Amino acid sequence: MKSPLSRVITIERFILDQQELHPEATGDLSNLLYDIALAAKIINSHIRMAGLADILGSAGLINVQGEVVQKLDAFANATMKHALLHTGRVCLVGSEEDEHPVPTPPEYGSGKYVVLYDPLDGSANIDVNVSIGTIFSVHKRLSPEGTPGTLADCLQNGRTQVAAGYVLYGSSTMMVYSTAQGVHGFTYDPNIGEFLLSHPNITTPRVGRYYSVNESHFPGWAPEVQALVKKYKGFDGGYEAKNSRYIGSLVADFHRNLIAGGVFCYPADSKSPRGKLRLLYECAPLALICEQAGGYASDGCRPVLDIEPEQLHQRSALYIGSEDDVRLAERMVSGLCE
Ligand code: FDP
Repeated sequence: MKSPLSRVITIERFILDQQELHPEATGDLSNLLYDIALAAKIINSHIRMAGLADILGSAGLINVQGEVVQKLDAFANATMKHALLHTGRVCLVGSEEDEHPVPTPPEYGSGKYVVLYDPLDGSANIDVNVSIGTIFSVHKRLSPEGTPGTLADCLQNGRTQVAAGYVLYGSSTMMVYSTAQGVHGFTYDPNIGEFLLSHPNITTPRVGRYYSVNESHFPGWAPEVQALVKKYKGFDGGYEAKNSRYIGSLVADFHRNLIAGGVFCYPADSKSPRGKLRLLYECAPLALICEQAGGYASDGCRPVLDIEPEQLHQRSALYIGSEDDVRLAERMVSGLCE
């Protein structure tokens, strides 16, 4: 009789199998992905306790984006840093919660990768038991190995990402990642403490069922954006009406649309003229996942993956998901491009 284990593929085994397709690989990237999976397990266990333990609420700090940092954000940020900076595999990390890149302490050696991450995305949802996520992006450094990492190592175009992914802390916990060899999803089994392959080779429908946007910003949008959202609702005919779904946690909204088909929009508006979401921690990693799954991501003017970043905490407009729906957005709002 076959053991049930013969059908179970852990994230470790899957990463290793993918590494074997690259005889030149040193194993550093594989180990770095395990490091992130480990951090995700630790963050997950704290999130699952959050309703029980008295760790919710504001830590009283304001992050570089001017938002209140809650305790779980701070915990997730510290966990990611510890998991990544003490291994010799990265030279520095950039976090949405830290103003500047954080270098590896000299005693751990300056490795060849840079990791940029949003430790806990959707933080407004933490206190109300709604899905949140961690997003990460991995680049090879540009500066010579063995020297300290630089800001330029972080400011790389999205197409040069060697890996990107997210962890969704939802009704179950999932890690989804791509090393530009398709998109693969793993569901966490808390009984054995492992991420197990549950969604191999994710592909997203070409036309989506859903549109996801915060419509309370409608008055602050340009007329072109207002017309686009009306089109998604099917108001002006010639386009099948979509269902509206908006959680307000980017990872959760993105994940649902990736699997079921849909478009997520966070346009520029009068309050956030460059958009709200962060290019390096949110838009670029999800754009890589989306393109690898057959979808598309744009800032309304160009593919997100082609944007040359100028600042660590740069913001961008975002239209992401099913390709036909994002192309429609580009056609309708490109008149706003400089
Ligand atoms: P949050 O501010 O709660 O951290 O990037 C931040 C983000 O959430 C995304 O996860 C989410 O999609 C978006 O902002 C929600 O913004 P609105 O409240 O303006 O809709």
